[in-house]
Amino acid sequence: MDTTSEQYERAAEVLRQALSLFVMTGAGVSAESGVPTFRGADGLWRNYSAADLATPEAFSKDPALVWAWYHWRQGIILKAQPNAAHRALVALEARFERFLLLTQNVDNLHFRAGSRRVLELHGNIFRARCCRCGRKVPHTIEEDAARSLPECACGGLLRPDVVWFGEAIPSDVWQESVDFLKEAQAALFCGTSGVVWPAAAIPGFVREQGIKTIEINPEPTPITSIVDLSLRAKAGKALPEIVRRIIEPG
Ligand code: BV8
Ligand code: ZN
Repeated sequence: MDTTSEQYERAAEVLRQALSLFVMTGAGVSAESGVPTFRGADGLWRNYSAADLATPEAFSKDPALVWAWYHWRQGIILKAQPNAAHRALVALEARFERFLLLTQNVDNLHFRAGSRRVLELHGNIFRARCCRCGRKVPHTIEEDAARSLPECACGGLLRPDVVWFGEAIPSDVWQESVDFLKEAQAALFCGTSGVVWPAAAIPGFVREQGIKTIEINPEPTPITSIVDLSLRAKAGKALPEIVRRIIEPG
């Protein structure tokens, strides 16, 4: 069932009433930019298994294969543009004194769209980290990148600065998100399948805080039964519809 205008109005009303807004995004908000999601039909995991690539074990076994996968993804993302969903979130951020966008995405598209109050729970694909000295550096595939492995100035091997399965998420990002949620008045979950932990624990935690919750996803997810309002719609359609009703009411 497509989302009705009445549902967009209900969502807009929740956001009008809120003085502070928490937004959590997943790969679905970048889908309309042409960046493949993880678990969708054309998903990244379809052709590769997460276990084969997005883990420390995979990297120590075959760093060149893992770097080839991340460089391939960088190539796709560099050709992509932020879409209407990213832009609507920028407009939404400007409407709230208290606003936090926690993204599970590593594609940098929220920043490219102009979002500023963004926390990256799983890191950023355009940053690398030294396995030896821990230094973090911007890292984008050089067109002529040989298959040699990216190296740090100290000679150490660089790895993608993303959170792999089995790795702890950045505790400062988690703590700042939990602190923000303690006084958030509305929460919007957009474009996530809600299956990756600990991000998947956030909707339930938010619900317990008595915060008004909205989901935007063309498919039902484990979040659907938790939220107050679940819009069965694409982010590139739903977010601009909601934002338009907030900015040009009536
Ligand atoms: C940890 C970075 C412990 C790398 C990523 C068994 C049970 C429960 C948990 C576990 C378990 N076994 C292992 C675990 C833990 C594991 C986990 O949760 N596994 C899951 C898969 C079962 N989690 C971890 O390992 C985490 N770490 O637990 O550490 C620890 C603690 C202390 C000390 C040491 C260790 C780390 C998890 C982070 C993994 N890294 N990414 C990279 O990108 O390469 S996860 C990866 O999935 C991405 O970050 C992605 O963002 C994230 C979540 O996926 P989604 O964003 O939701 O994307 P997905 O494709 O799934 O869904 C897209 C959605 O969009 C769909 O619903 C679709 O319908 C919708 N959509 C499509 N089009 C649109 C749309 N929506 C709107 N508009 C559209 N147009
Ligand atoms: Zn180093």
